[in-house]
Amino acid sequence: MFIDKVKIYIKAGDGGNGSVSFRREKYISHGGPDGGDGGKGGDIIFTVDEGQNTLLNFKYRRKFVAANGDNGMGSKFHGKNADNLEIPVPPGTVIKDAETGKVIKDMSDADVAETGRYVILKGGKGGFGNTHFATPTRQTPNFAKSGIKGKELEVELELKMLADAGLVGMPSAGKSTIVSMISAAKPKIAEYHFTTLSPVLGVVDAKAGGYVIADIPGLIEGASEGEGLGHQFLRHIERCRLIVNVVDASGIEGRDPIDDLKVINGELEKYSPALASRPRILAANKIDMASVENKEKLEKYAKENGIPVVFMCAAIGEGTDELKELISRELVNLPPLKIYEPEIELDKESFENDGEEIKIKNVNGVYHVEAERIVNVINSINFNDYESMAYFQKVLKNTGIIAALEEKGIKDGDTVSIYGVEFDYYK
Ligand SMILES: Nc1nc2c(ncn2[C@@H]2O[C@H](COP(=O)(O)OP(=O)(O)OP(=O)(O)O)[C@@H](O)[C@H]2O)c(=O)[nH]1
Ligand SMILES: [Mg+2]
Repeated sequence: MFIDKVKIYIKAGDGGNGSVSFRREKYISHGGPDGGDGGKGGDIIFTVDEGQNTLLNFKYRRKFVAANGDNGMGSKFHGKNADNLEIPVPPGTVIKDAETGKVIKDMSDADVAETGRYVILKGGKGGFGNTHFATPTRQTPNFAKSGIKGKELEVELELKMLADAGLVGMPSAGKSTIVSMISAAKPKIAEYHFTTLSPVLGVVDAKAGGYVIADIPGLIEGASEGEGLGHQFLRHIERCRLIVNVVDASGIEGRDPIDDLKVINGELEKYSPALASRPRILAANKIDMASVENKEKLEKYAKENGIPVVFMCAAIGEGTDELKELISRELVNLPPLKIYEPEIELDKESFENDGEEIKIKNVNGVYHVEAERIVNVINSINFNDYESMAYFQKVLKNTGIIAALEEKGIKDGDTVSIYGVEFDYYK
């Protein structure tokens, strides 16, 4: 089975929580804090596997969740960092945001070619253990930071094969016969329509330079509305630099070759005007059975449209070498394969899930505040220093903690307690 489009769910690992722990040893009555940090969560990383040519693996597995970091422990034990989760995809895979359909990453771009990987989501960092929060004025910090949650995302993987030239034409025009003659690929060839059911790539060796050619299933009128096998296989020639129109010049099936060309080009246009405007070559096949009239019509068509044409009898290899070399020469002057630019910048960093929350409890007139966002700041404040305190007050205001306290009905002179730091509130 050939699968070239799938939606999958990915999630980076959560960071482990920091630990709250105090040294307890024989003969040491008041040990200091010794809670270790949490470990980092695993990243989600896409890699390219040259050996794959379909997204079939994703039919059976659509959920990819990286492991979480371990929690920190006493005796300053750092929680274990989780392993990253690597997801191998075939060459030519484009990763899109499933919600918007926008390109996140083309796994064929220069960046991936260099590094061999793309980190799409980073695992959450581990939280600090209480060891980090000891200061001369706060020797028994009863709190630690929780790990940061890993981000999640739904992505769509789309396989767009990496071919320089793409063969398009009606069923039985002889596309697969051509590929079998000019490359080592051995696609199935038969007289019935829709012999080719999924795209085939062939590597071609030619004088002006080697290239990759794609043979795709035949198109018929209405392919863009789903007739026949539909037009979805055109995605595999979307990156192509050159389109080879393969046409049955014999008209043996009762069709006119010029009509065939018009139909195919119409379908290309409906699929993608950008693709339809790519440079072309005309391969007029089955010339052994073609009338002089048909040959002349095709010659005229090629001349009028400024398209190079090769008359051939692919079945016996007549004209196939000429076509092979012509494609190679044409490619020399054409721009490189299309690479899809990212359309959205992903925020890969994992977020502090509960960092948003401000919890306030009034216990016997003392306002106890819990707010992740302030923990790091508290640690850096010197409470004996005026400037440092002024800064702290500013932070309390800017982070919305003052507003939250006022909402809870705090009055001048009331006591506030934040992670072991106590002070009186004055407006
Ligand atoms: N007479 C004649 N028959 C040919 C020629 N080239 C190919 N054929 C025959 O045409 C039939 C179709 O060839 P294929 O190469 O399978 O055609 P295709 O375009 O790949 O067809 P689909 O995969 O169905 O789209 C086969 O029976 C071939 O042997 C030719 O030059 N002359
Ligand atoms: Mg075929």
